[in-house]
Amino acid sequence: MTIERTLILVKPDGVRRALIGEIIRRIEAKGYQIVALKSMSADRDLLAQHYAEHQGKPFFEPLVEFMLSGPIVAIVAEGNRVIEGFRSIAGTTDPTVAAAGTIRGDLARDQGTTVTQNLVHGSDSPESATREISIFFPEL
Ligand code: D4T
Repeated sequence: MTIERTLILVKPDGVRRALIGEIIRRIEAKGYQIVALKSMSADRDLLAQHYAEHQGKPFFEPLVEFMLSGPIVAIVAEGNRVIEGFRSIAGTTDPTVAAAGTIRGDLARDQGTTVTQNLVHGSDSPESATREISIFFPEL
């Protein structure tokens, strides 16, 4: 058994489009447990930590601006292989080609913006999950 935790974010586009419930429904329907959840407004400092690997890339500034454009929902989900499993139900980064049946494939598309608006974030490795959970939920 590999019980893991992952950090999931409903990004500002997901909140604006009233998709919080639909996204949580899919996480729960897959069988994962929600162990922490909060609605919040990110700040620049928090996002610089979270997206440290993207600093210096052309989409970094637009990405930060987008993530500051409205409230987000931060979620910790738990289950066997949840890191891989959530990325599978989220779909690939580019929503135009994300598979049907995934969150991004079913619910998102290219909006013609510099930054990809793809509704959700999910940690991509156990190391990222630990790091990201401590950024968004220092109390855990
Ligand atoms: P996140 O991190 O949000 O779960 O998304 P991914 O894991 O699928 O994608 P990522 O970390 O490579 O990118 C983070 C964030 O930046 C946006 N982005 C990414 C973008 O606007 N243009 C790009 O070329 C890339 C690679 C989308 C997600």
